[in-house]
Amino acid sequence: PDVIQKEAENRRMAQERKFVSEPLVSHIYTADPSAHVWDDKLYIYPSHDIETDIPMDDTGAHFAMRDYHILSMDKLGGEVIDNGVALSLDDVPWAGRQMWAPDAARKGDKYYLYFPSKDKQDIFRIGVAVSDSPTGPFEPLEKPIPGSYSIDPTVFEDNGEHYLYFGGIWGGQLQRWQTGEYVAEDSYPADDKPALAPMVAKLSDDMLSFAEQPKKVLLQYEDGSPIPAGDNDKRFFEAAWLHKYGDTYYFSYSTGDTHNIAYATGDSPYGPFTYRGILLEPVLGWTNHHSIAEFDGQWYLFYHDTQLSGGQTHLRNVKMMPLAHNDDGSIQTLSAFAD
Ligand code: FUB
Repeated sequence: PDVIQKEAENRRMAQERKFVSEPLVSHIYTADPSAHVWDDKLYIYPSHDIETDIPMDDTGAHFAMRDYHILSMDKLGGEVIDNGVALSLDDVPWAGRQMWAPDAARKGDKYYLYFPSKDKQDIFRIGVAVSDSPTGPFEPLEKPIPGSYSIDPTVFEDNGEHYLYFGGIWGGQLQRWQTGEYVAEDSYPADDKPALAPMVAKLSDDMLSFAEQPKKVLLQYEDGSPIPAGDNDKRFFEAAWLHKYGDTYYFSYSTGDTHNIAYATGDSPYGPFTYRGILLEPVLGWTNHHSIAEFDGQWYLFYHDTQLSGGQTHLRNVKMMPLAHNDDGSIQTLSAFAD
């Protein structure tokens, strides 16, 4: 599979390349960092990567994570605190395996952790867990969010409303939901047809369910035509993130098998979003997954690579580096490598 070929290349690159940033923590493996600033403090909600004997494949079976640890930082350059286990697979009644990339939201005095996991039938669903503290522990609901599926939830707040974006192809199973129902076989649109779209739904007032049917997020070229499935350098794969700069909404995402973080801009949280370029070039590893947040007057990109494990794709470490918006609204392309 694609992942095995890339793994050999990663291990070679790990010896040869230099990095612009160092891992934020090195006592555990962390990935998929979703960053938020609440009450002037930085919180990072990452996946917690672990060693496994499960062989690598293109569905990501080797990403066998079992819990979440939340990282926090009082000030830039300050100590990065690991706040311990915030939620464990064993405590989620509906979940079977693979706790993948999470995100969190705050409303009133409560914090909500959104997380994907395969249910007991091996179908990815999105769960929610609630806490009085941004660092947990989080109490999971008995069941996943009704009508939820696939992976990589991210929550974006705009004018007091919260929107949940989700979806990821290949191991993330988005391709199995094209009819609106789960179909156990993978099927993909033809190369010249619109690519599989990430999904968005407004959350209910209590943050625990969808307030509407999830809708497709349209990613388009500048001429308004949809990005087709065959444009692997630009089409959506996984790792959605939303941020707002000025009046513009930025939808950024991983292109998966072409390993970039791309971004697209629009005038509404629902899109459509017009492709603008690459904001992070491929990192060391197969996956590329990020978030963007402003902390103490500076925008940052949070991302991961596999520096700590010497290039092992399922053993990643989170990092951060400054990010800049240009006057024309574009974002300067970043590289994780210093050479
Ligand atoms: O961490 C497991 C999966 O790898 C995430 O859900 C994807 O976005 C990719 O980073």
